[in-house]
Amino acid sequence: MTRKIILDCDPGHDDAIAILLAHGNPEIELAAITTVHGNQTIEKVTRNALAVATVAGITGVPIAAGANRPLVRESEVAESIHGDSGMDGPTLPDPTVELDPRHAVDVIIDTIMQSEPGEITLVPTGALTNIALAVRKEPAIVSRVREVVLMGGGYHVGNWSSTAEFNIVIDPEAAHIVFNEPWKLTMVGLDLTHQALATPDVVKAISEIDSVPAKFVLDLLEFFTESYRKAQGFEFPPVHDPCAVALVIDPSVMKVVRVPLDIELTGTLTLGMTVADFRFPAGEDCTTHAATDLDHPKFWGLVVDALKRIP
Ligand code: PIR
Ligand code: CA
Repeated sequence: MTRKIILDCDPGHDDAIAILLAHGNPEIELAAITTVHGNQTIEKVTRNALAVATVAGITGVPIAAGANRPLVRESEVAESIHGDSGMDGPTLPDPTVELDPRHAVDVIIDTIMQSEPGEITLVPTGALTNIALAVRKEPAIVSRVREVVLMGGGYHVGNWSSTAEFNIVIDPEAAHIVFNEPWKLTMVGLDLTHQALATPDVVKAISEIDSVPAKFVLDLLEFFTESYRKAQGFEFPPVHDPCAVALVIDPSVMKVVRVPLDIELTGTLTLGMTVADFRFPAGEDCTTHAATDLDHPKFWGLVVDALKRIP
């Protein structure tokens, strides 16, 4: 059964790979790609989304630009990891696909409201600004989406502060809105994505695919490996965002537990922390979940398979 997703992203090296996984995998249908400020400015990440769509030959999928800054806080970008363009490394083609003139928030709402109940899965891989705005503008989307599977947060480690992950901490108020709505939400956080390392065997498997999109991914990974080495001391980079797409494709690719989650908005050391309450078995009424353990070979198998299918 194919699953329809809206990928709300801020490309971003790993966002780009998430787009390619969603496009290449036969069980996923991209209903829309929407962009949000984050890894770089909205102008840059939107341009990058169009460039990825051009490389992959994605046509007929609305691509729309969204929020240019967080709800409350000042803008922050992740230039130390993603570079000046937001997707440094590969040569970016001039986009041949066009931007949808609508705002991303309206594309999200229209797509969900014009689909059957339970048909659309939301997959945010950037700050949650667009999703929070969509919920406030059209609250009916909450009961209408199938589920939210997002990359962000983490219950035992941060990356932008000691306790907080980038996508959450750059717009914690938006994250607070999204995590507190009563939809099924799964946090594919750093606990999980730090297991999704692009190890040499992975790079080798991708290098054996003779296509422009595979070469594009290799160039992305080369830059991402270097910047993760320099900025965070990782030997191999964690490729976060495709993990959320992979969970939609195949739930057996990772272990997920039900656990109450909330977003810290007033901490000094813990602003933007995704606080998990592991004290008791979660009650039936708990709608939040956290991913814990990744099947590394299975995950990368999905990515490699998707790349092989994109000419
Ligand atoms: C990755 C990101 C931001 C900062 C760092 N250090 C690394 C981006 C990725 O695109 C991913 O969605 C998420 N934010 C991981 O924190
Ligand atoms: Ca991202």
